[in-house]
Amino acid sequence: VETAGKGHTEEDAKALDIQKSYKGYEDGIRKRLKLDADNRPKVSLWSILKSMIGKDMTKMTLPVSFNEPTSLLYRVVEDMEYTDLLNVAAERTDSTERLVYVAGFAASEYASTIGRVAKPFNPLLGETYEYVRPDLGYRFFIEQVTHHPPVGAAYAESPQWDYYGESAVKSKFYGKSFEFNPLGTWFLHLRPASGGEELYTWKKVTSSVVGIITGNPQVDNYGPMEVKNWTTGEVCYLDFKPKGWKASSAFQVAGRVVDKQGRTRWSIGGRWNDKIYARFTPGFEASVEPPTAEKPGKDQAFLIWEAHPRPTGIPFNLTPFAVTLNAIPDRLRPLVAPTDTRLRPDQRAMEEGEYDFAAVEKNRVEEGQRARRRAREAKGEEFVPRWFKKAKHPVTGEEYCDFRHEYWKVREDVAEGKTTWSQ
Ligand code: CLR
Repeated sequence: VETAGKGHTEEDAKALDIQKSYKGYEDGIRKRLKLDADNRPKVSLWSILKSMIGKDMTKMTLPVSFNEPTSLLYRVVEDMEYTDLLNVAAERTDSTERLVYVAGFAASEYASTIGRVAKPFNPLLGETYEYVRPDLGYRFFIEQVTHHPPVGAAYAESPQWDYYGESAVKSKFYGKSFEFNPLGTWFLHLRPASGGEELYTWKKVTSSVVGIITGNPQVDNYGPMEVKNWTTGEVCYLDFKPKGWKASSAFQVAGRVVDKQGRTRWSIGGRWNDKIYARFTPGFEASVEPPTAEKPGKDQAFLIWEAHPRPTGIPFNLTPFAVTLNAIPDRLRPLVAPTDTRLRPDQRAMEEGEYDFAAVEKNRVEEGQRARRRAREAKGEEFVPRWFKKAKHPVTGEEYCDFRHEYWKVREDVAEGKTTWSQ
Protein backbone atom coordinates (compact mmCIF):
# COMPACT_ATOMS: atom_id res chain seq x y z
CA VAL A 1 0.00 0.00 0.00
CA GLU A 2 1.43 3.35 -1.10
CA THR A 3 1.08 5.86 1.72
CA ALA A 4 3.46 8.47 0.23
CA GLY A 5 4.24 9.83 3.68
CA LYS A 6 0.83 11.48 3.88
CA GLY A 7 -0.21 9.29 6.76
CA HIS A 8 -3.43 8.35 5.06
CA THR A 9 -3.25 4.60 5.56
CA GLU A 10 -6.94 4.57 6.50
CA GLU A 11 -7.75 6.21 3.17
CA ASP A 12 -5.67 3.63 1.31
CA ALA A 13 -7.45 0.78 3.07
CA LYS A 14 -10.75 2.36 2.10
CA ALA A 15 -9.63 2.71 -1.53
CA LEU A 16 -8.75 -1.01 -1.65
CA ASP A 17 -12.10 -1.92 -0.10
CA ILE A 18 -14.01 0.16 -2.64
CA GLN A 19 -12.04 -1.40 -5.50
CA LYS A 20 -13.47 -4.79 -4.56
CA SER A 21 -16.90 -3.48 -5.60
CA TYR A 22 -15.69 -2.70 -9.15
CA LYS A 23 -16.53 -6.26 -10.21
CA GLY A 24 -19.41 -6.21 -12.68
CA TYR A 25 -18.73 -2.64 -13.81
CA GLU A 26 -15.93 -3.50 -16.27
CA ASP A 27 -17.98 -2.48 -19.32
CA GLY A 28 -18.06 1.20 -18.38
CA ILE A 29 -21.04 3.52 -18.28
CA ARG A 30 -24.04 3.42 -20.59
CA LYS A 31 -24.07 6.26 -23.13
CA ARG A 32 -27.56 5.91 -24.61
CA LEU A 33 -30.95 4.28 -24.22
CA LYS A 34 -32.46 1.82 -26.70
CA LEU A 35 -35.07 4.43 -27.53
CA ASP A 36 -34.26 7.49 -29.68
CA ALA A 37 -37.32 9.53 -28.70
CA ASP A 38 -39.86 8.86 -25.99
CA ASN A 39 -43.06 9.61 -27.94
CA ARG A 40 -45.14 9.70 -24.80
CA PRO A 41 -48.71 10.78 -25.41
CA LYS A 42 -49.02 14.52 -24.69
CA VAL A 43 -51.73 14.82 -22.06
CA SER A 44 -52.32 18.06 -20.16
CA LEU A 45 -51.12 17.69 -16.59
CA TRP A 46 -53.85 20.03 -15.37
CA SER A 47 -56.65 17.95 -16.90
CA ILE A 48 -55.53 14.99 -14.78
CA LEU A 49 -54.47 16.87 -11.64
CA LYS A 50 -57.33 19.37 -11.25
CA SER A 51 -59.42 16.94 -9.21
CA MET A 52 -56.50 16.17 -6.88
CA ILE A 53 -55.86 19.49 -5.14
CA GLY A 54 -54.64 18.95 -1.58
CA LYS A 55 -53.31 15.44 -2.23
CA ASP A 56 -49.74 14.21 -1.99
CA MET A 57 -48.06 12.51 -4.92
CA THR A 58 -47.89 9.06 -3.31
CA LYS A 59 -51.72 8.98 -3.09
CA MET A 60 -52.24 9.76 -6.78
CA THR A 61 -52.69 7.19 -9.48
CA LEU A 62 -51.45 8.83 -12.64
CA PRO A 63 -51.22 7.36 -16.14
CA VAL A 64 -47.80 5.77 -16.62
CA SER A 65 -47.12 8.22 -19.45
CA PHE A 66 -46.50 10.81 -16.70
CA ASN A 67 -43.62 8.70 -15.44
CA GLU A 68 -39.97 8.83 -16.39
CA PRO A 69 -37.95 5.59 -16.38
CA THR A 70 -36.22 6.48 -13.12
CA SER A 71 -37.25 5.86 -9.54
CA LEU A 72 -36.95 7.94 -6.40
CA LEU A 73 -33.85 5.82 -5.65
CA TYR A 74 -32.23 6.95 -8.92
CA ARG A 75 -33.15 10.55 -8.17
CA VAL A 76 -31.02 10.29 -5.02
CA VAL A 77 -27.99 8.87 -6.87
CA GLU A 78 -28.26 11.83 -9.20
CA ASP A 79 -26.72 13.81 -6.31
CA MET A 80 -23.46 12.07 -7.25
CA GLU A 81 -23.07 13.72 -10.65
CA TYR A 82 -20.70 16.39 -9.36
CA THR A 83 -18.68 14.53 -6.70
CA ASP A 84 -15.54 16.00 -8.33
CA LEU A 85 -16.36 19.10 -6.22
CA LEU A 86 -15.91 17.02 -3.06
CA ASN A 87 -12.52 15.87 -4.31
CA VAL A 88 -11.55 19.49 -5.01
CA ALA A 89 -12.75 20.43 -1.50
CA ALA A 90 -10.57 17.69 0.01
CA GLU A 91 -7.50 19.16 -1.75
CA ARG A 92 -7.96 22.66 -0.27
CA THR A 93 -5.97 23.53 2.85
CA ASP A 94 -8.22 26.41 3.99
CA SER A 95 -11.38 25.11 5.67
CA THR A 96 -13.57 28.03 4.49
CA GLU A 97 -12.46 27.30 0.96
CA ARG A 98 -13.41 23.65 1.44
CA LEU A 99 -16.83 24.85 2.55
CA VAL A 100 -17.20 26.87 -0.68
CA TYR A 101 -16.79 23.66 -2.73
CA VAL A 102 -18.94 21.52 -0.42
CA ALA A 103 -21.71 24.13 -0.76
CA GLY A 104 -21.16 24.04 -4.53
CA PHE A 105 -21.74 20.30 -4.39
CA ALA A 106 -24.92 20.75 -2.30
CA ALA A 107 -26.25 23.19 -4.91
CA SER A 108 -25.09 21.17 -7.93
CA GLU A 109 -27.81 18.55 -7.90
CA TYR A 110 -30.55 20.93 -9.00
CA ALA A 111 -29.33 21.38 -12.57
CA SER A 112 -30.62 17.87 -13.35
CA THR A 113 -34.20 18.85 -12.42
CA ILE A 114 -34.55 21.13 -15.49
CA GLY A 115 -37.03 19.76 -18.02
CA ARG A 116 -37.86 16.73 -15.89
CA VAL A 117 -41.58 17.25 -15.19
CA ALA A 118 -42.27 13.56 -14.80
CA LYS A 119 -42.95 11.18 -11.98
CA PRO A 120 -40.16 8.80 -10.94
CA PHE A 121 -41.38 5.29 -10.00
CA ASN A 122 -42.11 4.76 -6.33
CA PRO A 123 -39.64 2.22 -4.88
CA LEU A 124 -41.02 -0.91 -3.21
CA LEU A 125 -40.32 -1.49 0.44
CA GLY A 126 -36.87 -3.08 0.74
CA GLU A 127 -35.95 -2.22 -2.86
CA THR A 128 -32.25 -1.42 -3.19
CA TYR A 129 -29.85 0.07 -5.69
CA GLU A 130 -26.08 -0.09 -5.99
CA TYR A 131 -24.03 2.13 -8.27
CA VAL A 132 -20.26 1.94 -8.60
CA ARG A 133 -18.01 4.22 -10.63
CA PRO A 134 -14.53 2.69 -11.01
CA ASP A 135 -13.61 5.70 -13.17
CA LEU A 136 -14.46 8.12 -10.34
CA GLY A 137 -13.52 5.97 -7.36
CA TYR A 138 -16.79 5.88 -5.45
CA ARG A 139 -19.63 3.49 -4.66
CA PHE A 140 -23.22 4.24 -3.69
CA PHE A 141 -25.96 2.21 -2.05
CA ILE A 142 -29.60 2.97 -1.17
CA GLU A 143 -32.47 1.00 0.39
CA GLN A 144 -36.14 1.96 0.58
CA VAL A 145 -36.70 1.68 4.33
CA THR A 146 -40.33 2.82 4.64
CA HIS A 147 -43.15 2.97 2.10
CA HIS A 148 -45.60 5.43 3.73
CA PRO A 149 -44.07 7.95 3.82
CA PRO A 150 -41.52 6.90 1.18
CA VAL A 151 -38.02 7.07 2.69
CA GLY A 152 -34.78 5.91 1.10
CA ALA A 153 -31.60 5.61 3.17
CA ALA A 154 -28.38 6.09 1.23
CA TYR A 155 -24.64 5.73 1.80
CA ALA A 156 -21.93 6.72 -0.67
CA GLU A 157 -18.21 6.41 -0.09
CA SER A 158 -14.87 7.25 -1.65
CA PRO A 159 -11.36 7.45 -0.19
CA GLN A 160 -11.81 11.23 0.34
CA TRP A 161 -15.38 11.30 1.69
CA ASP A 162 -18.51 9.54 2.91
CA TYR A 163 -21.93 11.00 2.06
CA TYR A 164 -25.11 9.66 3.59
CA GLY A 165 -28.65 10.53 4.60
CA GLU A 166 -32.32 9.96 4.14
CA SER A 167 -34.40 11.00 1.18
CA ALA A 168 -37.89 11.61 2.58
CA VAL A 169 -40.00 13.94 0.49
CA LYS A 170 -43.32 15.39 1.62
CA SER A 171 -45.38 16.45 -1.37
CA LYS A 172 -48.59 18.41 -1.83
CA PHE A 173 -50.51 19.64 -4.84
CA TYR A 174 -51.83 23.18 -4.34
CA GLY A 175 -53.34 23.72 -7.79
CA LYS A 176 -51.11 26.71 -8.54
CA SER A 177 -48.05 24.59 -7.78
CA PHE A 178 -46.97 21.11 -6.75
CA GLU A 179 -44.53 21.28 -3.84
CA PHE A 180 -41.88 18.70 -2.89
CA ASN A 181 -40.35 19.27 0.50
CA PRO A 182 -37.34 17.08 1.39
CA LEU A 183 -37.12 16.41 5.14
CA GLY A 184 -33.93 14.42 5.72
CA THR A 185 -30.51 15.74 6.69
CA TRP A 186 -27.49 14.92 4.51
CA PHE A 187 -24.15 14.21 6.15
CA LEU A 188 -20.71 14.51 4.61
CA HIS A 189 -17.48 13.30 6.17
CA LEU A 190 -14.65 14.93 4.30
CA ARG A 191 -11.05 13.77 4.68
CA PRO A 192 -8.88 16.70 3.60
CA ALA A 193 -5.49 15.82 2.11
CA SER A 194 -3.96 18.00 4.83
CA GLY A 195 -5.22 15.53 7.44
CA GLY A 196 -8.13 14.98 9.80
CA GLU A 197 -11.80 14.46 9.08
CA GLU A 198 -14.64 16.99 9.04
CA LEU A 199 -18.41 16.62 9.32
CA TYR A 200 -20.71 18.77 7.20
CA THR A 201 -24.52 18.67 7.13
CA TRP A 202 -27.29 20.31 5.14
CA LYS A 203 -30.91 19.89 4.15
CA LYS A 204 -32.24 20.14 0.62
CA VAL A 205 -34.42 23.02 -0.54
CA THR A 206 -38.00 22.76 -1.82
CA SER A 207 -38.64 21.65 -5.38
CA SER A 208 -41.87 22.68 -7.04
CA VAL A 209 -43.66 22.41 -10.34
CA VAL A 210 -45.19 25.70 -11.46
CA GLY A 211 -47.13 26.60 -14.60
CA ILE A 212 -49.38 23.52 -14.46
CA ILE A 213 -52.62 25.45 -15.04
CA THR A 214 -51.22 27.45 -17.95
CA GLY A 215 -49.94 24.30 -19.63
CA ASN A 216 -46.25 25.19 -19.32
CA PRO A 217 -45.10 23.10 -16.34
CA GLN A 218 -41.56 23.81 -15.11
CA VAL A 219 -39.49 22.72 -12.16
CA ASP A 220 -38.27 25.38 -9.73
CA ASN A 221 -36.10 24.95 -6.63
CA TYR A 222 -36.21 27.55 -3.91
CA GLY A 223 -35.57 28.32 -0.27
CA PRO A 224 -32.70 28.70 2.18
CA MET A 225 -29.95 26.13 2.59
CA GLU A 226 -27.47 26.03 5.44
CA VAL A 227 -24.30 24.00 4.91
CA LYS A 228 -22.60 23.62 8.25
CA ASN A 229 -19.10 22.43 9.09
CA TRP A 230 -19.52 20.92 12.56
CA THR A 231 -15.79 20.47 13.00
CA THR A 232 -14.83 24.15 12.54
CA GLY A 233 -18.15 25.92 13.26
CA GLU A 234 -18.09 27.60 9.82
CA VAL A 235 -21.36 27.90 7.90
CA CYS A 236 -22.39 28.59 4.32
CA TYR A 237 -25.80 30.25 3.90
CA LEU A 238 -27.31 29.88 0.45
CA ASP A 239 -30.58 31.32 -0.78
CA PHE A 240 -32.28 29.79 -3.81
CA LYS A 241 -34.57 32.50 -5.19
CA PRO A 242 -38.05 31.48 -6.36
CA LYS A 243 -38.65 31.96 -10.08
CA GLY A 244 -41.29 34.65 -9.58
CA TRP A 245 -42.42 36.96 -12.38
CA LYS A 246 -39.07 38.42 -13.38
CA ALA A 247 -37.05 36.26 -15.73
CA SER A 248 -33.90 37.66 -14.11
CA SER A 249 -34.61 36.00 -10.76
CA ALA A 250 -34.99 32.52 -12.28
CA PHE A 251 -32.39 29.98 -11.09
CA GLN A 252 -30.62 32.59 -8.92
CA VAL A 253 -28.66 31.40 -5.92
CA ALA A 254 -26.69 33.69 -3.62
CA GLY A 255 -25.01 33.36 -0.28
CA ARG A 256 -21.93 33.59 1.88
CA VAL A 257 -19.48 31.56 3.92
CA VAL A 258 -18.94 32.80 7.47
CA ASP A 259 -16.29 31.83 10.01
CA LYS A 260 -17.22 30.66 13.49
CA GLN A 261 -17.47 34.25 14.75
CA GLY A 262 -19.99 34.94 11.98
CA ARG A 263 -17.63 37.09 9.90
CA THR A 264 -18.04 36.74 6.14
CA ARG A 265 -15.13 35.15 4.24
CA TRP A 266 -16.60 34.37 0.82
CA SER A 267 -19.58 35.57 -1.19
CA ILE A 268 -21.27 33.11 -3.51
CA GLY A 269 -23.57 33.71 -6.45
CA GLY A 270 -24.76 32.36 -9.73
CA ARG A 271 -27.48 30.20 -11.21
CA TRP A 272 -28.14 26.61 -10.21
CA ASN A 273 -28.96 25.62 -13.80
CA ASP A 274 -25.67 26.92 -15.17
CA LYS A 275 -22.70 28.27 -13.17
CA ILE A 276 -21.92 29.19 -9.57
CA TYR A 277 -19.08 31.53 -8.56
CA ALA A 278 -17.36 32.52 -5.34
CA ARG A 279 -15.48 35.68 -4.44
CA PHE A 280 -13.10 36.34 -1.54
CA THR A 281 -14.81 39.07 0.51
CA PRO A 282 -13.22 39.07 3.98
CA GLY A 283 -15.40 41.00 6.41
CA PHE A 284 -18.05 42.07 3.90
CA GLU A 285 -20.65 40.52 1.63
CA ALA A 286 -20.78 41.52 -2.01
CA SER A 287 -22.54 40.67 -5.21
CA VAL A 288 -20.82 38.05 -7.28
CA GLU A 289 -20.51 38.78 -10.98
CA PRO A 290 -18.84 36.44 -13.44
CA PRO A 291 -15.14 37.38 -13.76
CA THR A 292 -14.13 39.69 -16.56
CA ALA A 293 -10.79 40.09 -18.29
CA GLU A 294 -10.71 43.88 -17.62
CA LYS A 295 -10.25 43.88 -13.86
CA PRO A 296 -8.21 40.93 -12.77
CA GLY A 297 -7.23 40.68 -9.13
CA LYS A 298 -7.64 38.76 -5.96
CA ASP A 299 -11.23 39.91 -5.39
CA GLN A 300 -12.39 38.60 -8.77
CA ALA A 301 -15.05 35.94 -8.63
CA PHE A 302 -13.99 32.47 -9.76
CA LEU A 303 -16.01 29.57 -11.05
CA ILE A 304 -16.73 26.80 -8.54
CA TRP A 305 -19.25 24.74 -10.49
CA GLU A 306 -20.57 24.47 -14.00
CA ALA A 307 -23.49 22.29 -15.14
CA HIS A 308 -22.68 19.51 -17.59
CA PRO A 309 -24.12 20.02 -21.08
CA ARG A 310 -27.65 18.72 -21.71
CA PRO A 311 -27.54 17.22 -25.18
CA THR A 312 -30.91 17.30 -26.89
CA GLY A 313 -32.42 14.10 -28.12
CA ILE A 314 -32.14 12.04 -24.96
CA PRO A 315 -35.57 10.50 -24.33
CA PHE A 316 -37.48 11.73 -21.25
CA ASN A 317 -35.10 14.72 -21.04
CA LEU A 318 -32.76 12.61 -18.95
CA THR A 319 -29.26 13.87 -18.23
CA PRO A 320 -26.34 11.82 -19.61
CA PHE A 321 -25.65 10.87 -15.97
CA ALA A 322 -29.22 9.59 -15.46
CA VAL A 323 -28.86 7.50 -18.64
CA THR A 324 -26.12 5.47 -16.92
CA LEU A 325 -28.29 4.45 -13.96
CA ASN A 326 -30.67 1.71 -15.12
CA ALA A 327 -28.04 -0.12 -17.20
CA ILE A 328 -27.61 -3.79 -16.45
CA PRO A 329 -24.66 -5.29 -18.33
CA ASP A 330 -24.47 -9.10 -18.36
CA ARG A 331 -21.45 -9.11 -16.06
CA LEU A 332 -23.28 -7.05 -13.45
CA ARG A 333 -26.64 -8.86 -13.48
CA PRO A 334 -25.60 -11.88 -11.35
CA LEU A 335 -23.89 -9.68 -8.75
CA VAL A 336 -26.59 -7.19 -7.78
CA ALA A 337 -29.00 -8.05 -4.95
CA PRO A 338 -32.32 -9.59 -6.08
CA THR A 339 -33.98 -6.46 -4.65
CA ASP A 340 -32.01 -4.20 -7.02
CA THR A 341 -34.16 -1.68 -8.85
CA ARG A 342 -32.35 -2.46 -12.13
CA LEU A 343 -34.35 -5.70 -12.13
CA ARG A 344 -37.78 -3.99 -12.07
CA PRO A 345 -39.59 -4.98 -15.27
CA ASP A 346 -41.90 -1.95 -15.23
CA GLN A 347 -39.05 0.57 -15.20
CA ARG A 348 -37.24 -1.44 -17.90
CA ALA A 349 -40.39 -1.46 -20.08
CA MET A 350 -40.84 2.30 -19.55
CA GLU A 351 -37.24 2.90 -20.59
CA GLU A 352 -37.83 0.91 -23.75
CA GLY A 353 -41.02 2.77 -24.61
CA GLU A 354 -43.37 -0.15 -23.87
CA TYR A 355 -45.78 2.02 -21.90
CA ASP A 356 -48.75 -0.37 -21.76
CA PHE A 357 -46.56 -3.24 -20.63
CA ALA A 358 -44.93 -0.91 -18.08
CA ALA A 359 -48.37 -0.14 -16.62
CA VAL A 360 -49.28 -3.85 -16.39
CA GLU A 361 -45.98 -4.73 -14.75
CA LYS A 362 -46.14 -1.76 -12.36
CA ASN A 363 -49.51 -3.01 -11.23
CA ARG A 364 -48.17 -6.52 -10.78
CA VAL A 365 -45.12 -5.56 -8.66
CA GLU A 366 -47.29 -3.28 -6.53
CA GLU A 367 -49.83 -6.09 -5.99
CA GLY A 368 -46.93 -8.27 -4.86
CA GLN A 369 -45.95 -5.60 -2.35
CA ARG A 370 -49.52 -5.45 -0.99
CA ALA A 371 -49.61 -9.26 -0.64
CA ARG A 372 -46.32 -9.21 1.28
CA ARG A 373 -47.67 -6.51 3.59
CA ARG A 374 -50.84 -8.52 4.29
CA ALA A 375 -48.73 -11.61 5.03
CA ARG A 376 -46.60 -9.59 7.47
CA GLU A 377 -49.68 -8.18 9.17
CA ALA A 378 -51.24 -11.64 9.50
CA LYS A 379 -48.11 -12.80 11.31
CA GLY A 380 -48.00 -9.64 13.41
CA GLU A 381 -44.60 -8.77 11.96
CA GLU A 382 -43.14 -5.44 10.96
CA PHE A 383 -40.84 -4.72 8.04
CA VAL A 384 -37.22 -4.35 9.14
CA PRO A 385 -34.73 -2.71 6.74
CA ARG A 386 -32.00 -5.16 5.73
CA TRP A 387 -29.01 -2.83 5.40
CA PHE A 388 -29.68 0.18 7.65
CA LYS A 389 -30.80 0.69 11.22
CA LYS A 390 -32.26 3.69 13.01
CA ALA A 391 -29.77 5.41 15.27
CA LYS A 392 -29.04 8.72 16.96
CA HIS A 393 -26.33 10.65 15.16
CA PRO A 394 -23.22 10.81 17.39
CA VAL A 395 -22.48 14.45 16.49
CA THR A 396 -25.76 16.18 15.63
CA GLY A 397 -28.03 14.10 17.88
CA GLU A 398 -30.63 13.67 15.12
CA GLU A 399 -32.33 10.39 14.35
CA TYR A 400 -30.97 8.97 11.11
CA CYS A 401 -30.46 5.68 9.25
CA ASP A 402 -27.09 4.15 10.03
CA PHE A 403 -25.54 2.03 7.25
CA ARG A 404 -24.44 -1.30 8.70
CA HIS A 405 -21.61 -1.70 6.16
CA GLU A 406 -22.72 -5.23 5.28
CA TYR A 407 -24.01 -4.87 1.73
CA TRP A 408 -20.64 -4.68 0.01
CA LYS A 409 -19.24 -7.54 2.11
CA VAL A 410 -22.12 -9.83 1.15
CA ARG A 411 -21.78 -8.75 -2.47
CA GLU A 412 -18.09 -9.62 -2.43
CA ASP A 413 -18.90 -13.09 -1.06
CA VAL A 414 -21.55 -13.51 -3.76
CA ALA A 415 -19.02 -12.49 -6.41
CA GLU A 416 -16.54 -15.05 -5.06
CA GLY A 417 -19.18 -17.78 -4.97
CA LYS A 418 -18.98 -18.08 -1.17
CA THR A 419 -22.65 -17.34 -0.69
CA THR A 420 -25.81 -16.44 -2.58
CA TRP A 421 -28.07 -13.43 -2.04
CA SER A 422 -30.97 -15.53 -0.79
CA GLN A 423 -29.08 -16.76 2.30
C1 CLR B 1 -35.55 16.80 -5.35
C2 CLR B 1 -34.26 16.56 -4.62
C3 CLR B 1 -34.42 15.50 -3.56
C4 CLR B 1 -34.98 14.22 -4.11
C5 CLR B 1 -36.22 14.48 -4.90
C6 CLR B 1 -37.31 13.75 -4.63
C7 CLR B 1 -38.57 13.89 -5.35
C8 CLR B 1 -38.42 14.59 -6.69
C9 CLR B 1 -37.60 15.86 -6.48
C10 CLR B 1 -36.18 15.53 -5.94
C11 CLR B 1 -37.58 16.72 -7.76
C12 CLR B 1 -38.96 16.94 -8.36
C13 CLR B 1 -39.71 15.63 -8.61
C14 CLR B 1 -39.78 14.95 -7.24
C15 CLR B 1 -40.76 13.82 -7.44
C16 CLR B 1 -41.75 14.34 -8.48
C17 CLR B 1 -41.21 15.71 -8.95
C18 CLR B 1 -38.98 14.78 -9.65
C19 CLR B 1 -35.28 15.03 -7.07
C20 CLR B 1 -41.65 15.95 -10.41
C21 CLR B 1 -41.10 17.24 -10.97
C22 CLR B 1 -43.18 15.97 -10.42
C23 CLR B 1 -43.80 15.95 -11.80
C24 CLR B 1 -45.30 16.13 -11.71
C25 CLR B 1 -46.06 14.82 -11.74
C26 CLR B 1 -47.42 14.94 -11.12
C27 CLR B 1 -46.19 14.32 -13.16
O1 CLR B 1 -33.18 15.23 -2.98
